[in-house]
Amino acid sequence: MKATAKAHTNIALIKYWGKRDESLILPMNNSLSLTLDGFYTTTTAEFREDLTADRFHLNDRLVDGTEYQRVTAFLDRIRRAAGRPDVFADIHSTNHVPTAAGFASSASGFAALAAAAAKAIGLQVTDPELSMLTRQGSGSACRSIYGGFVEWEKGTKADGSDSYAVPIAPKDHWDLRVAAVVLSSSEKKILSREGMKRTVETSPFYPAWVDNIPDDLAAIKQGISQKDFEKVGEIAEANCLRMHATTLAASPPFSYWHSTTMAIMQAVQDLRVSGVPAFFTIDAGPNVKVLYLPEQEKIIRNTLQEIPGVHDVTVSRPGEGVSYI
Ligand code: 2P0
Repeated sequence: MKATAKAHTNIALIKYWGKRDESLILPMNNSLSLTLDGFYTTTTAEFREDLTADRFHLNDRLVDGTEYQRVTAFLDRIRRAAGRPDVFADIHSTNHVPTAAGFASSASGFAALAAAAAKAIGLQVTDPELSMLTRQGSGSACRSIYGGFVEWEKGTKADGSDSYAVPIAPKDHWDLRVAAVVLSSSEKKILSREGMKRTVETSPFYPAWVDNIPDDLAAIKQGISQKDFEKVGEIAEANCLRMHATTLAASPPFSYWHSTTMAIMQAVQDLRVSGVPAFFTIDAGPNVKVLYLPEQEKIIRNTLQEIPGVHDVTVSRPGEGVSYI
Protein backbone atom coordinates (compact mmCIF):
# COMPACT_ATOMS: atom_id res chain seq x y z
CA MET A 1 0.00 0.00 0.00
CA LYS A 2 2.80 2.36 -0.97
CA ALA A 3 3.28 4.55 -4.06
CA THR A 4 5.35 7.53 -5.19
CA ALA A 5 4.23 10.20 -7.68
CA LYS A 6 5.76 13.31 -9.21
CA ALA A 7 3.78 16.37 -10.36
CA HIS A 8 4.81 19.75 -11.77
CA THR A 9 3.30 23.07 -10.93
CA ASN A 10 1.42 25.12 -13.52
CA ILE A 11 0.96 28.78 -14.40
CA ALA A 12 -2.52 29.98 -15.31
CA LEU A 13 -2.76 32.06 -18.51
CA ILE A 14 -6.51 32.38 -17.95
CA LYS A 15 -6.92 32.56 -14.17
CA TYR A 16 -9.11 30.55 -11.83
CA TRP A 17 -10.52 33.24 -9.53
CA GLY A 18 -13.63 32.52 -7.45
CA LYS A 19 -15.54 29.47 -6.28
CA ARG A 20 -19.19 28.54 -6.70
CA ASP A 21 -18.79 25.76 -4.08
CA GLU A 22 -16.10 26.08 -1.42
CA SER A 23 -16.35 22.58 -0.03
CA LEU A 24 -16.10 20.69 -3.33
CA ILE A 25 -13.84 23.41 -4.82
CA LEU A 26 -15.96 24.20 -7.85
CA PRO A 27 -14.90 27.32 -9.77
CA MET A 28 -16.98 30.16 -11.16
CA ASN A 29 -14.99 30.16 -14.41
CA ASN A 30 -12.96 27.91 -16.69
CA SER A 31 -9.20 28.45 -16.50
CA LEU A 32 -6.26 27.52 -18.73
CA SER A 33 -2.66 26.85 -17.73
CA LEU A 34 0.74 25.71 -18.87
CA THR A 35 2.42 23.01 -16.80
CA LEU A 36 6.05 24.02 -16.03
CA ASP A 37 9.11 21.77 -15.88
CA GLY A 38 11.01 23.92 -13.37
CA PHE A 39 9.00 23.29 -10.19
CA TYR A 40 7.76 19.91 -9.02
CA THR A 41 6.82 17.85 -5.99
CA THR A 42 7.53 14.18 -5.34
CA THR A 43 5.30 12.44 -2.82
CA THR A 44 5.34 8.97 -1.31
CA ALA A 45 2.14 7.77 0.34
CA GLU A 46 2.04 4.64 2.46
CA PHE A 47 -1.21 3.43 4.06
CA ARG A 48 -0.51 1.33 7.16
CA GLU A 49 -2.81 -0.73 9.37
CA ASP A 50 -0.73 0.15 12.47
CA LEU A 51 -1.17 3.94 12.21
CA THR A 52 -3.89 5.65 14.27
CA ALA A 53 -3.61 9.01 12.43
CA ASP A 54 -2.08 10.39 9.24
CA ARG A 55 1.46 11.74 9.32
CA PHE A 56 2.64 14.38 6.84
CA HIS A 57 6.32 15.18 6.26
CA LEU A 58 7.21 18.07 3.95
CA ASN A 59 10.88 18.42 2.99
CA ASP A 60 11.73 15.97 5.84
CA ARG A 61 9.89 18.05 8.45
CA LEU A 62 6.82 16.73 10.29
CA VAL A 63 3.96 19.14 9.58
CA ASP A 64 1.07 20.02 11.92
CA GLY A 65 -1.55 22.78 12.12
CA THR A 66 -3.60 24.04 9.18
CA GLU A 67 -1.31 22.53 6.54
CA TYR A 68 -1.67 19.08 8.15
CA GLN A 69 -5.47 19.51 8.47
CA ARG A 70 -5.76 20.23 4.76
CA VAL A 71 -3.81 17.09 3.87
CA THR A 72 -5.68 14.81 6.26
CA ALA A 73 -9.08 16.21 5.12
CA PHE A 74 -8.02 15.39 1.58
CA LEU A 75 -6.93 11.87 2.59
CA ASP A 76 -10.40 11.42 4.14
CA ARG A 77 -11.85 11.91 0.65
CA ILE A 78 -9.47 9.30 -0.77
CA ARG A 79 -10.35 6.85 2.02
CA ARG A 80 -14.07 7.37 1.41
CA ALA A 81 -13.67 6.87 -2.35
CA ALA A 82 -11.68 3.67 -1.76
CA GLY A 83 -14.09 2.36 0.90
CA ARG A 84 -11.20 2.14 3.41
CA PRO A 85 -12.11 4.59 6.22
CA ASP A 86 -9.93 2.62 8.64
CA VAL A 87 -6.40 3.08 7.26
CA PHE A 88 -4.12 6.03 7.84
CA ALA A 89 -1.17 7.18 5.79
CA ASP A 90 2.42 8.20 6.20
CA ILE A 91 3.10 10.94 3.62
CA HIS A 92 6.55 12.17 2.61
CA SER A 93 6.59 15.13 0.19
CA THR A 94 9.54 17.00 -1.26
CA ASN A 95 9.10 20.31 -3.05
CA HIS A 96 11.74 20.73 -5.74
CA VAL A 97 11.72 24.48 -5.94
CA PRO A 98 14.98 26.22 -6.81
CA THR A 99 14.50 28.95 -4.24
CA ALA A 100 13.19 29.24 -0.72
CA ALA A 101 11.13 32.34 -1.48
CA GLY A 102 7.52 31.91 -2.52
CA PHE A 103 6.31 29.10 -4.77
CA ALA A 104 5.15 26.82 -1.95
CA SER A 105 3.16 25.34 -4.80
CA SER A 106 -0.05 23.78 -3.60
CA ALA A 107 -0.68 22.83 -7.26
CA SER A 108 2.19 20.36 -7.64
CA GLY A 109 1.76 19.32 -3.99
CA PHE A 110 -1.88 18.24 -4.21
CA ALA A 111 -1.47 16.67 -7.66
CA ALA A 112 1.42 14.48 -6.44
CA LEU A 113 -0.43 13.67 -3.20
CA ALA A 114 -3.63 12.68 -5.00
CA ALA A 115 -1.81 10.45 -7.48
CA ALA A 116 0.39 8.75 -4.86
CA ALA A 117 -2.41 8.26 -2.30
CA ALA A 118 -4.95 6.97 -4.85
CA LYS A 119 -2.46 4.42 -6.16
CA ALA A 120 -1.27 3.40 -2.69
CA ILE A 121 -4.81 2.72 -1.43
CA GLY A 122 -5.66 0.75 -4.57
CA LEU A 123 -8.14 3.22 -6.06
CA GLN A 124 -8.46 2.64 -9.82
CA VAL A 125 -9.01 6.05 -11.43
CA THR A 126 -8.94 7.46 -14.95
CA ASP A 127 -7.08 10.75 -15.53
CA PRO A 128 -10.32 12.82 -15.44
CA GLU A 129 -11.28 11.07 -12.19
CA LEU A 130 -7.82 11.78 -10.74
CA SER A 131 -8.14 15.43 -11.80
CA MET A 132 -11.56 15.62 -10.12
CA LEU A 133 -10.16 14.13 -6.94
CA THR A 134 -7.14 16.47 -7.00
CA ARG A 135 -9.44 19.48 -7.47
CA GLN A 136 -10.92 18.78 -4.04
CA GLY A 137 -7.47 19.28 -2.46
CA SER A 138 -6.67 22.51 -4.31
CA GLY A 139 -8.39 23.90 -7.38
CA SER A 140 -5.38 24.83 -9.52
CA ALA A 141 -3.80 21.40 -8.77
CA CYS A 142 -6.39 19.62 -10.93
CA ARG A 143 -4.65 21.11 -14.00
CA SER A 144 -1.26 19.63 -13.02
CA ILE A 145 -2.45 16.09 -13.80
CA TYR A 146 -1.65 16.86 -17.44
CA GLY A 147 1.44 18.28 -19.12
CA GLY A 148 1.52 21.16 -21.63
CA PHE A 149 -1.53 23.41 -22.05
CA VAL A 150 -4.50 22.39 -19.93
CA GLU A 151 -8.03 23.72 -19.47
CA TRP A 152 -10.04 23.23 -16.28
CA GLU A 153 -13.70 22.91 -17.21
CA LYS A 154 -15.73 24.58 -14.49
CA GLY A 155 -18.66 22.22 -15.00
CA THR A 156 -22.24 23.04 -14.16
CA LYS A 157 -23.33 20.15 -11.92
CA ALA A 158 -23.73 20.67 -8.18
CA ASP A 159 -21.83 17.46 -7.34
CA GLY A 160 -18.71 18.50 -9.29
CA SER A 161 -18.75 15.42 -11.52
CA ASP A 162 -18.15 17.55 -14.64
CA SER A 163 -15.47 19.85 -13.18
CA TYR A 164 -12.01 18.58 -14.15
CA ALA A 165 -9.00 19.35 -16.34
CA VAL A 166 -8.73 18.54 -20.04
CA PRO A 167 -5.45 18.55 -22.03
CA ILE A 168 -5.41 21.17 -24.81
CA ALA A 169 -1.94 20.70 -26.34
CA PRO A 170 1.00 18.51 -25.19
CA LYS A 171 4.24 19.98 -23.85
CA ASP A 172 6.07 19.40 -27.16
CA HIS A 173 3.51 21.45 -29.09
CA TRP A 174 5.35 24.74 -28.48
CA ASP A 175 8.64 25.70 -26.86
CA LEU A 176 7.44 28.68 -24.84
CA ARG A 177 9.54 29.87 -21.93
CA VAL A 178 8.36 31.15 -18.57
CA ALA A 179 10.73 33.06 -16.30
CA ALA A 180 9.59 32.95 -12.68
CA VAL A 181 10.77 36.16 -11.06
CA VAL A 182 10.97 35.91 -7.29
CA LEU A 183 11.15 39.05 -5.20
CA SER A 184 13.46 39.50 -2.23
CA SER A 185 10.50 40.18 0.07
CA SER A 186 7.56 38.04 -0.95
CA GLU A 187 5.46 37.58 2.18
CA LYS A 188 1.94 36.72 1.02
CA LYS A 189 -0.53 38.64 3.16
CA ILE A 190 -3.86 37.36 1.86
CA LEU A 191 -4.10 33.70 0.92
CA SER A 192 -5.63 33.06 -2.50
CA ARG A 193 -8.48 31.14 -0.87
CA GLU A 194 -9.48 34.16 1.25
CA GLY A 195 -8.72 36.64 -1.52
CA MET A 196 -10.98 35.00 -4.08
CA LYS A 197 -13.78 34.59 -1.54
CA ARG A 198 -13.69 38.27 -0.58
CA THR A 199 -13.65 39.22 -4.25
CA VAL A 200 -16.64 37.04 -5.17
CA GLU A 201 -18.63 38.38 -2.21
CA THR A 202 -17.80 42.08 -2.40
CA SER A 203 -16.20 43.21 -5.68
CA PRO A 204 -18.60 44.93 -8.11
CA PHE A 205 -16.03 44.13 -10.83
CA TYR A 206 -16.41 40.39 -10.27
CA PRO A 207 -19.39 39.80 -12.62
CA ALA A 208 -17.47 41.54 -15.42
CA TRP A 209 -14.53 39.20 -14.76
CA VAL A 210 -16.73 36.14 -15.19
CA ASP A 211 -18.50 37.54 -18.27
CA ASN A 212 -15.20 38.13 -20.07
CA ILE A 213 -13.80 34.61 -19.62
CA PRO A 214 -15.44 32.82 -22.60
CA ASP A 215 -14.01 35.40 -25.06
CA ASP A 216 -10.50 35.19 -23.57
CA LEU A 217 -10.62 31.40 -23.60
CA ALA A 218 -11.75 31.07 -27.18
CA ALA A 219 -9.10 33.53 -28.36
CA ILE A 220 -6.20 32.07 -26.37
CA LYS A 221 -7.03 28.52 -27.49
CA GLN A 222 -6.87 29.71 -31.09
CA GLY A 223 -3.56 31.45 -30.34
CA ILE A 224 -2.09 28.31 -28.75
CA SER A 225 -3.19 26.16 -31.66
CA GLN A 226 -1.63 28.61 -34.17
CA LYS A 227 1.45 29.26 -31.96
CA ASP A 228 0.67 32.97 -32.19
CA PHE A 229 2.88 34.34 -29.41
CA GLU A 230 1.63 37.95 -29.52
CA LYS A 231 -1.96 36.81 -29.28
CA VAL A 232 -1.37 34.36 -26.41
CA GLY A 233 0.80 36.86 -24.51
CA GLU A 234 -1.61 39.77 -24.92
CA ILE A 235 -4.58 37.75 -23.74
CA ALA A 236 -2.70 36.24 -20.78
CA GLU A 237 -1.43 39.64 -19.61
CA ALA A 238 -4.85 41.29 -19.99
CA ASN A 239 -6.56 38.41 -18.19
CA CYS A 240 -4.10 38.70 -15.30
CA LEU A 241 -4.69 42.46 -15.04
CA ARG A 242 -8.46 41.94 -15.00
CA MET A 243 -8.16 39.41 -12.19
CA HIS A 244 -6.05 41.81 -10.14
CA ALA A 245 -8.46 44.67 -10.89
CA THR A 246 -11.25 42.72 -9.14
CA THR A 247 -9.24 42.78 -5.89
CA LEU A 248 -8.86 46.59 -6.00
CA ALA A 249 -12.65 46.91 -6.06
CA ALA A 250 -13.22 44.41 -3.22
CA SER A 251 -14.29 45.53 0.23
CA PRO A 252 -11.96 45.98 1.99
CA PRO A 253 -9.77 46.41 -1.10
CA PHE A 254 -6.46 44.63 -1.44
CA SER A 255 -3.65 44.03 -3.89
CA TYR A 256 -1.00 41.33 -4.22
CA TRP A 257 1.50 43.69 -5.83
CA HIS A 258 4.65 45.17 -4.31
CA SER A 259 6.56 48.08 -5.78
CA THR A 260 9.01 45.58 -7.31
CA THR A 261 6.08 43.70 -8.89
CA MET A 262 5.14 46.91 -10.70
CA ALA A 263 8.77 47.60 -11.66
CA ILE A 264 8.89 44.17 -13.36
CA MET A 265 5.58 44.79 -15.15
CA GLN A 266 6.95 48.10 -16.42
CA ALA A 267 10.22 46.48 -17.54
CA VAL A 268 8.29 43.86 -19.54
CA GLN A 269 6.16 46.53 -21.21
CA ASP A 270 9.34 48.54 -21.96
CA LEU A 271 10.88 45.45 -23.57
CA ARG A 272 7.90 45.28 -25.90
CA VAL A 273 8.28 48.95 -26.84
CA SER A 274 11.92 48.18 -27.73
CA GLY A 275 10.76 45.33 -29.99
CA VAL A 276 11.26 42.32 -27.67
CA PRO A 277 8.07 40.27 -27.41
CA ALA A 278 7.48 39.41 -23.73
CA PHE A 279 4.37 39.35 -21.53
CA PHE A 280 3.78 38.99 -17.81
CA THR A 281 1.30 37.19 -15.61
CA ILE A 282 0.91 37.30 -11.82
CA ASP A 283 -0.91 35.00 -9.39
CA ALA A 284 -2.13 35.64 -5.86
CA GLY A 285 1.23 36.97 -4.69
CA PRO A 286 3.89 39.54 -5.61
CA ASN A 287 6.07 37.34 -7.85
CA VAL A 288 5.86 37.71 -11.63
CA LYS A 289 6.07 35.15 -14.43
CA VAL A 290 7.32 36.38 -17.80
CA LEU A 291 6.39 34.61 -21.04
CA TYR A 292 8.77 34.74 -24.00
CA LEU A 293 10.19 32.73 -26.89
CA PRO A 294 13.57 30.90 -26.71
CA GLU A 295 15.40 33.38 -28.94
CA GLN A 296 14.82 36.13 -26.33
CA GLU A 297 16.31 34.12 -23.45
CA LYS A 298 19.44 36.22 -22.93
CA ILE A 299 17.87 39.68 -22.99
CA ILE A 300 14.97 38.56 -20.79
CA ARG A 301 17.25 37.06 -18.14
CA ASN A 302 19.59 40.05 -18.16
CA THR A 303 16.77 42.58 -17.95
CA LEU A 304 14.93 40.81 -15.12
CA GLN A 305 18.00 40.09 -13.01
CA GLU A 306 19.01 43.75 -13.03
CA ILE A 307 15.75 45.05 -11.55
CA PRO A 308 16.30 46.16 -7.91
CA GLY A 309 14.37 43.91 -5.49
CA VAL A 310 14.56 40.82 -7.72
CA HIS A 311 15.94 37.88 -5.76
CA ASP A 312 15.94 35.12 -8.34
CA VAL A 313 14.93 34.28 -11.92
CA THR A 314 14.21 30.65 -12.80
CA VAL A 315 13.34 29.62 -16.33
CA SER A 316 10.87 26.83 -17.11
CA ARG A 317 9.83 25.12 -20.31
CA PRO A 318 6.54 23.31 -20.79
CA GLY A 319 6.45 20.38 -18.37
CA GLU A 320 4.88 16.94 -18.25
CA GLY A 321 1.87 15.69 -16.35
CA VAL A 322 1.79 13.52 -13.26
CA SER A 323 3.94 10.38 -13.30
CA TYR A 324 4.68 7.47 -10.97
CA ILE A 325 8.17 6.67 -9.79
C1 2P0 B 1 -4.80 30.05 -10.86
N1 2P0 B 1 -4.75 30.98 -8.54
O1 2P0 B 1 -5.59 29.85 -11.79
C2 2P0 B 1 -5.19 31.14 -9.89
C3 2P0 B 1 -4.70 32.47 -10.30
C4 2P0 B 1 -4.22 32.19 -7.99
C5 2P0 B 1 -4.45 33.20 -9.02
O2 2P0 B 1 -5.46 28.89 -8.40
O3 2P0 B 1 -8.60 27.38 -2.73
O4 2P0 B 1 -4.40 27.50 -4.40
O5 2P0 B 1 -6.89 25.60 -3.11
O6 2P0 B 1 -8.67 26.03 -4.81
O7 2P0 B 1 -5.78 26.69 -6.38
C6 2P0 B 1 -4.63 29.78 -6.43
O8 2P0 B 1 -5.68 29.14 -5.80
O9 2P0 B 1 -6.90 27.75 -4.39
C7 2P0 B 1 -4.97 29.85 -7.85
P1 2P0 B 1 -7.81 26.63 -3.73
P2 2P0 B 1 -5.61 27.64 -5.27
O10 2P0 B 1 -3.72 29.42 -10.75
